Amino acid sequence: MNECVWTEEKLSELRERVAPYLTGQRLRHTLAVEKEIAKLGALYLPEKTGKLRAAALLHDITKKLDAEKQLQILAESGIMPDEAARLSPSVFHAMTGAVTAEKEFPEADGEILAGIRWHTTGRADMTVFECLVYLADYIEETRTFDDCVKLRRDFYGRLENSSDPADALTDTMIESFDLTIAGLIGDGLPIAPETVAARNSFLLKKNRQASRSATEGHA
Ligand code: DGI
Ligand code: FE
Ligand code: FE
Repeated sequence: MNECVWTEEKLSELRERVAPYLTGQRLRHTLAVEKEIAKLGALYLPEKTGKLRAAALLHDITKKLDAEKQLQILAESGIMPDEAARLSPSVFHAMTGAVTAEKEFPEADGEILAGIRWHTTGRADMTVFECLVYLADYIEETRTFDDCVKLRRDFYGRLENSSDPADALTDTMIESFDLTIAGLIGDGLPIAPETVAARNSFLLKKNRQASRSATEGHA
């Protein structure tokens, strides 16, 4: 299949097609994620802003389904969450979202599907594309939850103060996992292993970046 070119016309059409999958409030959030990711994309992946916006429009398409329906969709795709994964039902919609997008939106390619799949927990070795879907979802302007407001402020502050936008992104991803994990602990909820793997992976990346700059500094 030819790769879809995400023109404004294609994005408008997608916006209309995703609307029935979303509640009013979720549609408002989804449009705000699209707006946020257009900003982030211009900074980090300018050649993919259209595709990022498509991923934003699709990222929560199964959010309104109950846990039972989510599990049914997963079972139909041969995915059986184990007992531990069943304790984190808020994570199901990222899995079912990717499965549903693949079936019902054939123009969504592998990169979009991965953006949807990892938008809630993150994972080890995230691509920049995946990071932008994850981060836009967290900091979009309609979010009023304290952690989201703090992450938004800290991210844009780092962008202003840091010489390298990649460092601002790494630090912000780490902070996001710190906030999410602390919140889950506060609520007595389990932490998905992918979330822990994501945090560890970004800490490793930061450490490598730091030792590289230290070596360069001594050269
Ligand atoms: O779908 P959204 O509300 O836009 O945002 P999201 O996809 O980031 O989902 C947020 C929910 O997912 C929130 O209830 C916290 C939950 N969540 C995120 N990471 C984890 C998690 N829940 C568990 N149990 N474990 C995680 O690691
Ligand atoms: Fe979500
Ligand atoms: Fe979302």
